[in-house]
Amino acid sequence: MILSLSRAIRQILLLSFSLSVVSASDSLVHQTNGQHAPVKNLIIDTDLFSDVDDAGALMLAATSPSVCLLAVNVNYPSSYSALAASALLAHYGHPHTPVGIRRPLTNATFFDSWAFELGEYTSKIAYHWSGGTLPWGRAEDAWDPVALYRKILAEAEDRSVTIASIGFFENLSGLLNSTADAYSSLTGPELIAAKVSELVAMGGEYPSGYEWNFWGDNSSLAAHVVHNWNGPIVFSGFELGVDVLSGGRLMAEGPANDPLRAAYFYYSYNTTRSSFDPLTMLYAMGGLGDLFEYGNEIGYNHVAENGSNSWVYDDSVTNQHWLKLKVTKETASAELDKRFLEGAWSVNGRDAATERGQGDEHLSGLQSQSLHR
Ligand SMILES: *[C@@H]1O[C@H](CO)[C@@H](O)[C@H](O)[C@H]1NC(C)=O
Ligand SMILES: *[C@@H]1O[C@H](CO)[C@@H](O)[C@H](O)[C@H]1NC(C)=O
Ligand SMILES: *[C@@H]1O[C@H](CO)[C@@H](O)[C@H](O)[C@H]1NC(C)=O
Ligand SMILES: *[C@@H]1O[C@H](CO)[C@@H](O)[C@H](O)[C@H]1NC(C)=O
Ligand SMILES: *[C@@H]1O[C@H](CO)[C@@H](O)[C@H](O)[C@H]1NC(C)=O
Ligand SMILES: CC(=O)N[C@H]1CO[C@H](CO)[C@@H](O)[C@@H]1O
Repeated sequence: MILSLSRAIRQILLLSFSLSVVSASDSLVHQTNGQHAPVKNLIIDTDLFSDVDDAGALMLAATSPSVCLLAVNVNYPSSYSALAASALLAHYGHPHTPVGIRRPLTNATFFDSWAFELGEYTSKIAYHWSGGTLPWGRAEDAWDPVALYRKILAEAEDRSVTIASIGFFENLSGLLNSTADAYSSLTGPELIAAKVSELVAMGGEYPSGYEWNFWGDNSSLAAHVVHNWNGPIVFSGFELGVDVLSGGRLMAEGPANDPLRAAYFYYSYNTTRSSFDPLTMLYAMGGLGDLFEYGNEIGYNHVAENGSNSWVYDDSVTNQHWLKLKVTKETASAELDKRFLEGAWSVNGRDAATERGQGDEHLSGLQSQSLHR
Protein backbone atom coordinates (compact mmCIF):
# COMPACT_ATOMS: atom_id res chain seq x y z
CA MET A 1 0.00 0.00 0.00
CA ILE A 2 2.63 2.48 1.06
CA LEU A 3 4.99 1.34 -1.69
CA SER A 4 2.44 1.63 -4.46
CA LEU A 5 1.34 5.00 -3.10
CA SER A 6 4.81 6.46 -3.22
CA ARG A 7 5.26 5.09 -6.72
CA ALA A 8 2.01 6.71 -7.76
CA ILE A 9 3.10 10.04 -6.30
CA ARG A 10 6.42 9.79 -8.14
CA GLN A 11 4.58 9.17 -11.39
CA ILE A 12 2.30 12.10 -10.72
CA LEU A 13 5.34 14.25 -10.02
CA LEU A 14 7.03 13.27 -13.25
CA LEU A 15 3.90 13.70 -15.33
CA SER A 16 2.88 16.94 -13.75
CA PHE A 17 6.30 18.51 -13.97
CA SER A 18 5.93 18.55 -17.73
CA LEU A 19 2.33 19.76 -17.43
CA SER A 20 3.20 22.57 -15.05
CA VAL A 21 5.82 23.92 -17.42
CA VAL A 22 3.12 24.06 -20.07
CA SER A 23 0.45 25.62 -17.85
CA ALA A 24 2.83 28.26 -16.63
CA SER A 25 3.25 29.64 -20.10
CA ASP A 26 -0.21 31.27 -20.22
CA SER A 27 -0.19 30.95 -23.98
CA LEU A 28 -3.34 30.60 -26.01
CA VAL A 29 -2.39 27.28 -27.55
CA HIS A 30 -0.63 24.80 -25.35
CA GLN A 31 1.53 22.14 -26.86
CA THR A 32 2.17 18.84 -25.15
CA ASN A 33 4.61 16.44 -26.77
CA GLY A 34 3.99 17.98 -30.15
CA GLN A 35 0.23 17.55 -29.95
CA HIS A 36 -2.22 20.39 -29.63
CA ALA A 37 -4.39 19.94 -26.60
CA PRO A 38 -7.79 21.63 -26.96
CA VAL A 39 -7.60 24.71 -24.78
CA LYS A 40 -10.53 26.38 -23.11
CA ASN A 41 -10.45 30.13 -22.53
CA LEU A 42 -11.87 30.64 -19.08
CA ILE A 43 -12.90 33.54 -16.82
CA ILE A 44 -13.82 32.66 -13.24
CA ASP A 45 -16.24 34.73 -11.13
CA THR A 46 -15.92 33.57 -7.52
CA ASP A 47 -17.11 34.41 -3.99
CA LEU A 48 -13.84 33.11 -2.52
CA PHE A 49 -14.72 33.72 1.14
CA SER A 50 -17.31 31.62 2.96
CA ASP A 51 -16.52 28.20 1.45
CA VAL A 52 -13.16 26.61 0.69
CA ASP A 53 -14.54 24.89 -2.42
CA ASP A 54 -14.04 28.10 -4.42
CA ALA A 55 -10.32 27.77 -3.75
CA GLY A 56 -10.48 24.14 -4.89
CA ALA A 57 -12.20 25.16 -8.12
CA LEU A 58 -9.66 27.92 -8.75
CA MET A 59 -6.78 25.51 -8.27
CA LEU A 60 -8.30 22.94 -10.67
CA ALA A 61 -8.48 25.57 -13.41
CA ALA A 62 -5.05 27.05 -12.65
CA THR A 63 -3.32 23.66 -12.84
CA SER A 64 -5.17 22.25 -15.85
CA PRO A 65 -3.12 22.11 -19.06
CA SER A 66 -6.37 22.32 -21.05
CA VAL A 67 -7.34 25.73 -19.63
CA CYS A 68 -6.18 29.19 -20.58
CA LEU A 69 -7.13 31.16 -17.49
CA LEU A 70 -7.80 34.69 -18.76
CA ALA A 71 -8.97 36.43 -15.58
CA VAL A 72 -10.49 35.93 -12.14
CA ASN A 73 -13.22 38.24 -10.85
CA VAL A 74 -14.20 38.14 -7.19
CA ASN A 75 -17.84 38.88 -6.39
CA TYR A 76 -17.48 39.17 -2.61
CA PRO A 77 -15.97 42.53 -1.60
CA SER A 78 -13.45 41.48 1.07
CA SER A 79 -9.91 42.62 0.27
CA TYR A 80 -8.67 39.24 1.56
CA SER A 81 -10.72 37.45 -1.10
CA ALA A 82 -8.89 39.31 -3.89
CA LEU A 83 -5.49 38.86 -2.24
CA ALA A 84 -6.10 35.13 -1.69
CA ALA A 85 -7.14 34.68 -5.32
CA SER A 86 -3.91 36.37 -6.42
CA ALA A 87 -1.83 34.26 -4.02
CA LEU A 88 -3.39 31.02 -5.28
CA LEU A 89 -2.93 32.03 -8.91
CA ALA A 90 0.73 32.89 -8.29
CA HIS A 91 1.44 29.63 -6.47
CA TYR A 92 -0.17 27.58 -9.24
CA GLY A 93 1.82 29.18 -12.05
CA HIS A 94 -0.29 32.22 -13.03
CA PRO A 95 1.46 35.22 -11.44
CA HIS A 96 0.23 37.56 -14.20
CA THR A 97 -3.43 36.55 -14.44
CA PRO A 98 -5.46 39.69 -13.62
CA VAL A 99 -7.85 39.77 -10.67
CA GLY A 100 -10.91 42.02 -10.34
CA ILE A 101 -13.09 42.58 -7.29
CA ARG A 102 -16.42 44.20 -6.59
CA ARG A 103 -16.27 47.50 -4.66
CA PRO A 104 -16.46 49.04 -2.11
CA LEU A 105 -13.81 46.87 -0.47
CA THR A 106 -14.06 45.78 3.16
CA ASN A 107 -11.64 43.88 5.37
CA ALA A 108 -14.31 41.34 6.31
CA THR A 109 -13.15 37.92 7.49
CA PHE A 110 -15.38 34.86 7.51
CA PHE A 111 -17.00 33.85 10.78
CA ASP A 112 -19.17 30.73 10.88
CA SER A 113 -22.24 32.07 12.65
CA TRP A 114 -24.31 29.29 11.09
CA ALA A 115 -22.82 26.11 12.59
CA PHE A 116 -19.82 27.46 14.57
CA GLU A 117 -17.64 24.80 12.97
CA LEU A 118 -15.76 26.24 10.03
CA GLY A 119 -12.64 28.39 9.96
CA GLU A 120 -11.45 31.46 8.06
CA TYR A 121 -8.87 30.89 5.34
CA THR A 122 -8.62 33.82 2.90
CA SER A 123 -6.53 36.20 5.05
CA LYS A 124 -4.14 33.40 5.96
CA ILE A 125 -3.61 32.26 2.37
CA ALA A 126 -3.30 35.91 1.27
CA TYR A 127 -0.59 36.64 3.85
CA HIS A 128 1.48 33.45 3.89
CA TRP A 129 1.41 32.84 0.13
CA SER A 130 1.36 36.50 -0.90
CA GLY A 131 2.07 36.90 -4.60
CA GLY A 132 0.83 37.58 -8.11
CA THR A 133 -0.66 40.84 -9.33
CA LEU A 134 -2.06 41.67 -5.85
CA PRO A 135 0.56 40.99 -3.18
CA TRP A 136 -0.28 41.52 0.50
CA GLY A 137 -1.67 45.02 1.15
CA ARG A 138 -2.43 45.78 -2.50
CA ALA A 139 -6.10 44.82 -2.83
CA GLU A 140 -7.01 48.31 -4.06
CA ASP A 141 -4.93 47.61 -7.20
CA ALA A 142 -7.47 45.00 -8.30
CA TRP A 143 -9.40 45.62 -11.49
CA ASP A 144 -12.95 46.82 -11.59
CA PRO A 145 -14.64 43.51 -12.50
CA VAL A 146 -16.78 44.91 -15.30
CA ALA A 147 -13.82 46.72 -16.90
CA LEU A 148 -11.82 43.48 -16.67
CA TYR A 149 -14.62 41.49 -18.30
CA ARG A 150 -14.88 44.02 -21.09
CA LYS A 151 -11.13 44.14 -21.74
CA ILE A 152 -10.67 40.36 -21.76
CA LEU A 153 -13.77 39.69 -23.86
CA ALA A 154 -12.89 42.41 -26.36
CA GLU A 155 -9.45 40.83 -26.87
CA ALA A 156 -10.71 37.24 -27.19
CA GLU A 157 -11.57 35.27 -30.33
CA ASP A 158 -15.27 35.22 -31.16
CA ARG A 159 -17.35 32.74 -29.18
CA SER A 160 -14.27 31.37 -27.46
CA VAL A 161 -14.73 32.25 -23.79
CA THR A 162 -16.37 30.17 -21.07
CA ILE A 163 -17.40 32.04 -17.92
CA ALA A 164 -17.54 29.92 -14.76
CA SER A 165 -19.70 31.70 -12.19
CA ILE A 166 -19.21 30.04 -8.79
CA GLY A 167 -20.64 32.71 -6.50
CA PHE A 168 -22.85 35.77 -6.62
CA PHE A 169 -24.01 37.72 -9.68
CA GLU A 170 -23.12 41.40 -9.10
CA ASN A 171 -20.28 41.53 -11.59
CA LEU A 172 -22.13 39.66 -14.32
CA SER A 173 -25.14 41.92 -13.83
CA GLY A 174 -22.77 44.86 -14.16
CA LEU A 175 -21.37 43.37 -17.39
CA LEU A 176 -24.89 42.96 -18.81
CA ASN A 177 -25.61 46.62 -18.00
CA SER A 178 -22.34 47.95 -19.40
CA THR A 179 -22.12 50.21 -22.44
CA ALA A 180 -19.44 51.07 -25.01
CA ASP A 181 -16.08 52.09 -23.54
CA ALA A 182 -12.38 52.25 -24.46
CA TYR A 183 -12.21 48.44 -24.70
CA SER A 184 -15.14 47.86 -27.01
CA SER A 185 -17.84 49.72 -28.87
CA LEU A 186 -20.27 46.88 -28.07
CA THR A 187 -22.79 46.93 -25.23
CA GLY A 188 -22.55 44.27 -22.55
CA PRO A 189 -25.16 41.96 -24.17
CA GLU A 190 -23.53 42.41 -27.61
CA LEU A 191 -20.10 41.61 -26.20
CA ILE A 192 -21.47 38.49 -24.47
CA ALA A 193 -23.20 37.32 -27.66
CA ALA A 194 -20.01 37.86 -29.68
CA LYS A 195 -17.41 36.37 -27.35
CA VAL A 196 -18.89 34.04 -24.75
CA SER A 197 -19.49 30.44 -25.75
CA GLU A 198 -21.08 29.33 -22.47
CA LEU A 199 -21.97 30.60 -19.01
CA VAL A 200 -21.54 27.82 -16.46
CA ALA A 201 -23.23 28.84 -13.21
CA MET A 202 -23.21 27.19 -9.81
CA GLY A 203 -26.51 28.28 -8.29
CA GLY A 204 -30.05 27.07 -7.66
CA GLU A 205 -31.40 23.57 -7.24
CA TYR A 206 -32.95 21.43 -10.01
CA PRO A 207 -35.61 21.21 -11.14
CA SER A 208 -36.50 23.62 -8.34
CA GLY A 209 -35.27 24.80 -4.95
CA TYR A 210 -33.68 27.53 -2.89
CA GLU A 211 -29.88 27.77 -2.92
CA TRP A 212 -27.26 30.19 -1.44
CA ASN A 213 -25.64 31.60 -4.58
CA PHE A 214 -29.06 32.85 -5.76
CA TRP A 215 -30.39 34.14 -2.42
CA GLY A 216 -27.26 34.71 -0.28
CA ASP A 217 -26.36 38.17 -1.58
CA ASN A 218 -28.62 40.13 -3.92
CA SER A 219 -31.16 37.72 -5.40
CA SER A 220 -32.57 40.32 -7.78
CA LEU A 221 -29.18 40.43 -9.52
CA ALA A 222 -29.08 36.62 -9.80
CA ALA A 223 -32.51 36.86 -11.45
CA HIS A 224 -31.30 39.72 -13.67
CA VAL A 225 -28.39 37.65 -14.99
CA VAL A 226 -30.27 34.36 -15.43
CA HIS A 227 -33.22 36.04 -17.18
CA ASN A 228 -31.22 38.35 -19.44
CA TRP A 229 -28.19 36.29 -20.46
CA ASN A 230 -28.20 36.03 -24.24
CA GLY A 231 -26.42 32.73 -24.78
CA PRO A 232 -26.19 29.15 -23.52
CA ILE A 233 -26.21 28.57 -19.75
CA VAL A 234 -25.41 25.37 -17.91
CA PHE A 235 -26.42 25.26 -14.24
CA SER A 236 -24.80 23.28 -11.49
CA GLY A 237 -27.28 22.94 -8.62
CA PHE A 238 -27.03 22.34 -4.90
CA GLU A 239 -27.95 18.68 -5.35
CA LEU A 240 -25.04 18.01 -7.74
CA GLY A 241 -22.23 18.70 -5.28
CA VAL A 242 -23.66 18.42 -1.79
CA ASP A 243 -22.87 14.72 -1.30
CA VAL A 244 -19.66 14.63 -3.33
CA LEU A 245 -17.05 14.98 -0.61
CA SER A 246 -13.49 16.04 -1.42
CA GLY A 247 -10.29 17.40 0.08
CA GLY A 248 -9.43 14.39 2.27
CA ARG A 249 -6.63 12.99 0.18
CA LEU A 250 -5.17 16.46 -0.45
CA MET A 251 -4.96 17.06 3.30
CA ALA A 252 -3.51 13.59 3.96
CA GLU A 253 -1.13 13.27 1.00
CA GLY A 254 -0.58 16.75 -0.47
CA PRO A 255 2.68 18.72 -0.33
CA ALA A 256 3.36 20.44 3.00
CA ASN A 257 3.64 23.89 1.39
CA ASP A 258 0.46 23.66 -0.70
CA PRO A 259 -1.91 26.62 -0.10
CA LEU A 260 -5.07 24.73 -1.09
CA ARG A 261 -4.21 21.98 1.37
CA ALA A 262 -3.71 24.64 4.04
CA ALA A 263 -7.01 26.30 3.09
CA TYR A 264 -8.87 23.00 3.57
CA PHE A 265 -7.23 22.55 6.97
CA TYR A 266 -8.02 26.12 8.08
CA TYR A 267 -11.60 25.86 6.90
CA SER A 268 -12.62 22.29 7.60
CA TYR A 269 -10.36 21.13 10.44
CA ASN A 270 -9.42 18.02 8.48
CA THR A 271 -12.89 16.96 7.38
CA THR A 272 -13.97 16.48 3.76
CA ARG A 273 -16.27 19.06 2.17
CA SER A 274 -19.08 19.25 -0.39
CA SER A 275 -17.86 19.92 -3.93
CA PHE A 276 -20.27 22.43 -5.47
CA ASP A 277 -17.66 24.61 -7.17
CA PRO A 278 -15.00 22.01 -8.03
CA LEU A 279 -17.59 19.91 -9.90
CA THR A 280 -18.85 23.02 -11.68
CA MET A 281 -15.28 23.75 -12.71
CA LEU A 282 -14.72 20.21 -14.05
CA TYR A 283 -17.68 20.76 -16.37
CA ALA A 284 -16.54 24.28 -17.33
CA MET A 285 -13.10 22.89 -18.19
CA GLY A 286 -13.98 19.62 -19.89
CA GLY A 287 -17.66 19.57 -20.82
CA LEU A 288 -19.91 16.58 -20.07
CA GLY A 289 -17.09 14.01 -20.41
CA ASP A 290 -17.57 10.79 -18.47
CA LEU A 291 -18.84 12.44 -15.31
CA PHE A 292 -21.87 14.48 -16.31
CA GLU A 293 -25.06 14.46 -18.33
CA TYR A 294 -27.79 17.06 -18.76
CA GLY A 295 -30.87 16.73 -16.57
CA ASN A 296 -33.22 18.29 -19.16
CA GLU A 297 -33.64 18.73 -22.88
CA ILE A 298 -35.81 21.82 -23.01
CA GLY A 299 -36.82 24.85 -21.00
CA TYR A 300 -35.27 27.56 -18.90
CA ASN A 301 -34.55 28.53 -15.34
CA HIS A 302 -36.75 31.04 -13.53
CA VAL A 303 -35.35 32.82 -10.47
CA ALA A 304 -37.91 34.47 -8.17
CA GLU A 305 -37.17 37.77 -6.42
CA ASN A 306 -36.38 35.88 -3.18
CA GLY A 307 -33.77 33.74 -4.97
CA SER A 308 -35.75 30.51 -5.21
CA ASN A 309 -35.68 28.93 -8.65
CA SER A 310 -37.83 26.62 -10.73
CA TRP A 311 -37.50 25.12 -14.17
CA VAL A 312 -40.00 26.17 -16.84
CA TYR A 313 -40.50 23.37 -19.39
CA ASP A 314 -40.84 25.45 -22.55
CA ASP A 315 -39.98 23.49 -25.69
CA SER A 316 -39.00 26.63 -27.60
CA VAL A 317 -35.88 27.02 -25.40
CA THR A 318 -33.05 24.53 -25.81
CA ASN A 319 -29.92 26.42 -24.73
CA GLN A 320 -30.25 26.03 -20.95
CA HIS A 321 -29.41 22.85 -19.07
CA TRP A 322 -28.77 21.64 -15.59
CA LEU A 323 -26.11 19.07 -14.78
CA LYS A 324 -26.55 15.59 -13.34
CA LEU A 325 -23.85 13.16 -12.32
CA LYS A 326 -23.48 10.19 -14.68
CA VAL A 327 -21.30 8.35 -12.14
CA THR A 328 -21.67 7.57 -8.44
CA LYS A 329 -20.82 10.29 -5.96
CA GLU A 330 -17.89 8.12 -4.80
CA THR A 331 -16.47 8.09 -8.33
CA ALA A 332 -16.86 11.87 -8.61
CA SER A 333 -15.17 12.35 -5.21
CA ALA A 334 -12.28 10.12 -6.24
CA GLU A 335 -11.83 12.09 -9.47
CA LEU A 336 -11.69 15.41 -7.59
CA ASP A 337 -9.28 14.10 -4.98
CA LYS A 338 -7.02 12.75 -7.72
CA ARG A 339 -7.06 16.11 -9.54
CA PHE A 340 -6.39 18.08 -6.35
CA LEU A 341 -3.32 15.93 -5.68
CA GLU A 342 -2.09 16.12 -9.27
CA GLY A 343 -2.51 19.91 -9.23
CA ALA A 344 -0.76 20.33 -5.90
CA TRP A 345 2.20 18.16 -6.85
CA SER A 346 2.44 19.72 -10.32
CA VAL A 347 3.93 22.92 -8.88
CA ASN A 348 5.55 21.52 -5.77
CA GLY A 349 9.32 21.84 -5.73
CA ARG A 350 9.41 24.24 -8.66
CA ASP A 351 9.95 27.52 -6.87
CA ALA A 352 7.87 27.16 -3.75
CA ALA A 353 10.83 26.65 -1.46
CA THR A 354 12.69 29.75 -2.55
CA GLU A 355 10.02 32.26 -3.53
CA ARG A 356 7.50 31.39 -0.88
CA GLY A 357 9.63 30.45 2.06
CA GLN A 358 7.19 32.25 4.30
CA GLY A 359 4.42 29.83 3.43
CA ASP A 360 6.75 26.86 3.89
CA GLU A 361 7.78 27.89 7.36
CA HIS A 362 4.23 28.63 8.28
CA LEU A 363 3.07 25.19 7.19
CA SER A 364 5.79 23.30 8.98
CA GLY A 365 4.72 25.21 12.08
CA LEU A 366 1.15 24.17 11.40
CA GLN A 367 2.02 20.52 11.18
CA SER A 368 3.29 20.48 14.72
CA GLN A 369 0.10 22.11 15.96
CA SER A 370 -3.17 20.32 16.36
CA LEU A 371 -5.26 21.24 13.37
CA HIS A 372 -8.32 19.23 14.25
CA ARG A 373 -10.64 19.19 17.18
C1 LIG B 1 -8.13 47.27 5.34
O1 LIG B 1 -6.88 47.08 5.96
C2 LIG B 1 -5.81 47.80 5.35
C3 LIG B 1 -4.53 47.38 6.01
O2 LIG B 1 -4.62 47.49 7.39
C4 LIG B 1 -6.07 49.29 5.45
O3 LIG B 1 -5.04 49.99 4.80
C5 LIG B 1 -7.40 49.60 4.78
O4 LIG B 1 -7.72 50.95 4.94
C6 LIG B 1 -8.52 48.75 5.35
N1 LIG B 1 -9.71 48.94 4.55
C7 LIG B 1 -10.91 49.12 5.09
C8 LIG B 1 -12.03 49.30 4.13
O5 LIG B 1 -11.11 49.13 6.28
C1 LIG C 1 -28.59 46.27 -14.11
O1 LIG C 1 -29.83 46.78 -14.59
C2 LIG C 1 -30.98 46.16 -14.02
C3 LIG C 1 -32.24 46.75 -14.62
O2 LIG C 1 -32.09 47.07 -15.93
C4 LIG C 1 -31.00 46.43 -12.55
O3 LIG C 1 -32.11 45.78 -11.97
C5 LIG C 1 -29.72 45.89 -11.93
O4 LIG C 1 -29.70 46.25 -10.58
C6 LIG C 1 -28.50 46.45 -12.61
N1 LIG C 1 -27.31 45.79 -12.13
C7 LIG C 1 -26.36 46.38 -11.40
C8 LIG C 1 -25.20 45.57 -10.98
O5 LIG C 1 -26.44 47.55 -11.08
C1 LIG D 1 -29.56 44.78 -5.27
O1 LIG D 1 -28.82 45.50 -6.24
C2 LIG D 1 -29.54 46.58 -6.80
C3 LIG D 1 -28.69 47.19 -7.88
O2 LIG D 1 -27.36 47.33 -7.51
C4 LIG D 1 -29.90 47.59 -5.72
O3 LIG D 1 -30.68 48.62 -6.27
C5 LIG D 1 -30.69 46.90 -4.63
O4 LIG D 1 -30.92 47.81 -3.58
C6 LIG D 1 -29.92 45.70 -4.11
N1 LIG D 1 -30.75 44.98 -3.18
C7 LIG D 1 -30.28 44.59 -2.00
C8 LIG D 1 -31.22 43.80 -1.15
O5 LIG D 1 -29.13 44.82 -1.62
C1 LIG E 1 -6.62 14.02 9.11
O1 LIG E 1 -7.50 12.90 9.13
C2 LIG E 1 -6.90 11.70 8.64
C3 LIG E 1 -7.97 10.66 8.52
O2 LIG E 1 -8.89 10.71 9.59
C4 LIG E 1 -5.76 11.30 9.55
O3 LIG E 1 -5.16 10.14 9.06
C5 LIG E 1 -4.74 12.44 9.57
O4 LIG E 1 -3.70 12.14 10.46
C6 LIG E 1 -5.39 13.77 9.96
N1 LIG E 1 -4.42 14.84 9.78
C7 LIG E 1 -4.16 15.76 10.69
C8 LIG E 1 -3.14 16.80 10.35
O5 LIG E 1 -4.73 15.79 11.75
C1 LIG F 1 -39.91 32.51 -2.79
O1 LIG F 1 -40.88 33.01 -3.70
C2 LIG F 1 -41.56 31.99 -4.42
C3 LIG F 1 -42.40 32.62 -5.52
O2 LIG F 1 -42.83 33.89 -5.19
C4 LIG F 1 -42.38 31.15 -3.45
O3 LIG F 1 -43.08 30.14 -4.14
C5 LIG F 1 -41.41 30.51 -2.47
O4 LIG F 1 -42.13 29.81 -1.49
C6 LIG F 1 -40.51 31.54 -1.80
N1 LIG F 1 -39.45 30.79 -1.14
C7 LIG F 1 -38.93 31.13 0.03
C8 LIG F 1 -37.89 30.23 0.59
O5 LIG F 1 -39.29 32.13 0.63
C1 LIG G 1 -18.34 48.62 -13.16
C2 LIG G 1 -19.46 47.93 -12.46
O1 LIG G 1 -20.60 48.02 -12.86
N1 LIG G 1 -19.13 47.14 -11.46
C3 LIG G 1 -20.14 46.59 -10.63
C4 LIG G 1 -19.82 45.19 -10.07
O2 LIG G 1 -20.87 44.88 -9.18
C5 LIG G 1 -21.14 45.82 -8.15
C6 LIG G 1 -22.25 45.31 -7.30
O3 LIG G 1 -23.49 45.46 -7.87
C7 LIG G 1 -21.51 47.16 -8.70
O4 LIG G 1 -21.70 48.09 -7.64
C8 LIG G 1 -20.39 47.61 -9.57
O5 LIG G 1 -20.76 48.85 -10.13
